[in-house]
Amino acid sequence: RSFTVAVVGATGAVGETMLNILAERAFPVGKLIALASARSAGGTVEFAGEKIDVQDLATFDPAGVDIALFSAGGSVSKEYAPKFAAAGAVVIDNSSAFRYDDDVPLVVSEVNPEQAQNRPRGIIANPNCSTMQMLVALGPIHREYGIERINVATYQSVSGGGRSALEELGRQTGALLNFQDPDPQRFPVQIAFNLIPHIDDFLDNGFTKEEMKLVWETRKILGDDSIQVNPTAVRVPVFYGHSEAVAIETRKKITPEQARALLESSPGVEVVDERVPGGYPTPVTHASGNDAVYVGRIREDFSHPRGLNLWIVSDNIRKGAALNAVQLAELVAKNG
Ligand code: A2P
Ligand code: 11C
Repeated sequence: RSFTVAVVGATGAVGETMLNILAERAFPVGKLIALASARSAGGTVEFAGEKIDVQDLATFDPAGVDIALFSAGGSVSKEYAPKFAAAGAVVIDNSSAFRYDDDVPLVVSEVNPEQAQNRPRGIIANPNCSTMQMLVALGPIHREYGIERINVATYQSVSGGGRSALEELGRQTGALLNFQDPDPQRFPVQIAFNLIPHIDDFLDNGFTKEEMKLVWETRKILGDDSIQVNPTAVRVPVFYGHSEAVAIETRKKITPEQARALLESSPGVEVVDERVPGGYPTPVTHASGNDAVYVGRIREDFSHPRGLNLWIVSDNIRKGAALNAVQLAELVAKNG
């Protein structure tokens, strides 16, 4: 059978990629509905070589939608996702609105796909990009060796902040090369030729919300509240692709050779780990525009008896958001 699929936020950086990936993977779309705000209603987006009219979410009737992919921000999801679910759609939500609700599954398609089938509210949450790529790589290690603790520093590209953030990096780079004022608007300080250790809001414990997503989501997806996670999240002047320097401590020792062998046979992972110049993944050389989670720099942490270091890179808009959402739609479709 084929499905009526709605993409909410179809004009955004993630929404546009959802449309591309639905077409690339030949998802059985009977009818595609593109939704956004009144600002872009009346315009068009492209799907499978055809122009689709963008409709205003606020006045759209969700009756008849089978699957809705939401990526228009948390407040839009909070208001409209329950309405789509009540009208009979399965909602796959890319925002943080429902991720921590007990009755909403949070699913990485390679790690806990079985949980997508138990969705009492008709909503499945898509994890945050930085958790997504980390767990595609760490999930298999946790299953066989038991992860006790994760130290992670992220290097997150600007596309995580959507179109306006991509534009700000471009504009500031041009301005600075022309000796003009960078004029920060979308980011709290200059992002071009800089780094910003601040993504999403600050919380009372001194961590940012982006950092705490790595703690909360890792525990929920791996189903283990005892896992300790110590995160620092940093925005870097890269357009596409998040990178992560990860140090894990396992219950059972895992050697770099064992980790390489395990990851080479794990779904969604590509190991790029030659100890020569360029023999490691980077956002530009490997991740951008591609589907895999790339892992390199695998080496023993000599400061801990059961410690292992890894460098994990992936396209945050693809596996980190749009691709996993479409993979979840595939799981839903497979089970009727
Ligand atoms: P619009 O083009 O009408 O602003 P990005 O993350 O790249 O900034 O994209 C955000 C997406 O979410 C866009 O498609 C945007 O549509 C959509 N969006 C933002 N606010 C709303 C809203 N209130 N109702 C529907 N769509 C929204
Ligand atoms: C970023 N991870 O890189 C964010 C974007 O919780 O869905 C996605 C925020 C979220 O800015």
